[in-house]
Amino acid sequence: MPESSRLIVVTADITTLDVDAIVNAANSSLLGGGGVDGAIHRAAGPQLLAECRTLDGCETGDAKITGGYRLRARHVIHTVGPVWHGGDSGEPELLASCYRRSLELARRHGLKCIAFPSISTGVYGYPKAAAAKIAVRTVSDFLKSGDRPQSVTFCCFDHRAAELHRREIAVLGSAMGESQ
Ligand code: AR6
Repeated sequence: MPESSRLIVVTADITTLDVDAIVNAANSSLLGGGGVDGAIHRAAGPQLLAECRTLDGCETGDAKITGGYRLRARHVIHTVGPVWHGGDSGEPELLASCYRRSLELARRHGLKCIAFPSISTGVYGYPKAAAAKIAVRTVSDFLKSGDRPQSVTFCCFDHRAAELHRREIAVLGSAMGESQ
């Protein structure tokens, strides 16, 4: 199966998704915040924060896994995206690392379906088109190395972000078609 057919784009609130894991765009304390982080903690309930307190935080570009508690998702994978400082401070590598480390955790736990928000593109200010390109390419590259996870959902909060991800997937799909 070509990797691009394992990629799904939806416009939704990520807390509503019925998947094995949703990814949280957290901060290094892992103790909650605004944006998607706040929404996930509100929907999961206080037990999520209690488990996060035991994790001793998380480095930028790394990821840690917890239960999903009151969410429909069975797990939450917390990752810490880079703050955008103009692009010359390692932001692209750190953003790619967030996707890779999250996928490694999902694979290690045998998870079949996982959903990402658009990491770093809110409060952390990463330009949305550049972030979508890194997200799609990094996930697609990772999926080539194994059959878990089977599918990866890019859960966008608005139609414009969804369109950016669909466009990147189309670019990848046509590049693969040309090389066959
Ligand atoms: N479902 C899906 N996507 C969402 C949702 C949701 N419920 N809510 C927001 N988004 P942000 P960051 C989108 O700011 O930039 C927090 O305070 C949003 O439109 O949540 O990585 C953390 O604690 C945007 O495209 O995360 C950190 O301190 C994307 O999610 C900091 O913000 C990410 O926006 C992390 O900043």
